Amino acid sequence: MTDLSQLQEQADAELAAVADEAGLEAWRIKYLSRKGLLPQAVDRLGALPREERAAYGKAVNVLKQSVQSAYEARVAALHEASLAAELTAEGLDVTLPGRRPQVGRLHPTSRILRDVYSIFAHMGFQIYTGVDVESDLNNFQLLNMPEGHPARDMWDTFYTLTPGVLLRTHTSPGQIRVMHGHAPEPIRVILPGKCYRYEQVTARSEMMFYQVEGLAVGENITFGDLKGTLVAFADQLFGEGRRLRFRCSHFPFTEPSAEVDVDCIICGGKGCRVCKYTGWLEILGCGMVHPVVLRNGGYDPERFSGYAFGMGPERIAMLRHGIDDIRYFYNNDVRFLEQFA
Ligand code: 2NM
Repeated sequence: MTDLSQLQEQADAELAAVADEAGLEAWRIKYLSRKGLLPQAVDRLGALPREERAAYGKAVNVLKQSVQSAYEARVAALHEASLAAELTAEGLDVTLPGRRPQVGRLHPTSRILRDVYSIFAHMGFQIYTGVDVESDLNNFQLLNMPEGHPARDMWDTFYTLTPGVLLRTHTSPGQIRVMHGHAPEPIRVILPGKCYRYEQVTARSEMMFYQVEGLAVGENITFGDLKGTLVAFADQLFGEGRRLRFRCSHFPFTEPSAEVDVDCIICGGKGCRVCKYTGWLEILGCGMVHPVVLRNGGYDPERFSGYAFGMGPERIAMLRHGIDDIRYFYNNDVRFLEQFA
């Protein structure tokens, strides 16, 4: 009997010392497996004198049950402990402050483009897009710049290996496409898109940039319509009461042509770094569509007239935000992009 109570003590003590599943399994093999200490204790029954058997049998049964249920309790306790440890390790602390998600925002170029679309859409202009890879015909010839014309030197052009195919240097070839698609119907369109020039990249020029051009063709369209439209545009884009200045200029596809300045939106005309102390900011170029271009687009210049204008949204954004280097726009530095909420 003392053997049995010793065995009980030993089994209980070792079971209590078990710390993990591996230890528990080793314990089970030692005590409960087929050749374990408990079955061995049961087997000793057969070797006892007859009169001792009943008492021993009873005691060994009690022991067996006790050890078995201690084992089961330990299994459950260990399982619970490991579950609890897992939950603490992976646990959510619901009192922690949340992580703020990174919210995207519109690129400053896109913001200007959307403003421009909205203003002209309310004046009845439709929005068209051309193609970036253009023909020499649309990009130059039909815009009044035949092959060999010196005006082509105003644009440093990316040519492709296919003769007559190039990256558009301005969005104007899209206007040719619009005219061909609509003549002789009157049109009012805005044409945004990327343009490409093979230029030295500096603070003032990139090889890829955007343009937005406008075009209106119809009967009796005058330079007065152009001026009124642009004044209304500037008032909405830069704020009510802007003053505009039209300076004579030259473009091969318009005649007459002008460049347009707005009174400085930073200093109001007093003179500052952004307007280079002139009080004026150049915002766009414009003119009456050249009769040759009208005819090339399918409109009879004896009956139709039109105006066109073009601007650079990056340039407008630079003026609006006082940005002094165009290279910030497309080098993908979030520290720049984050500033335009
Ligand atoms: C400008 C300035 C002046 C222009 C002209 C045309 C077309 F196709 F109708 F002839 N499209 N865009 C134009 C005229 C563009 O950008 C500074």
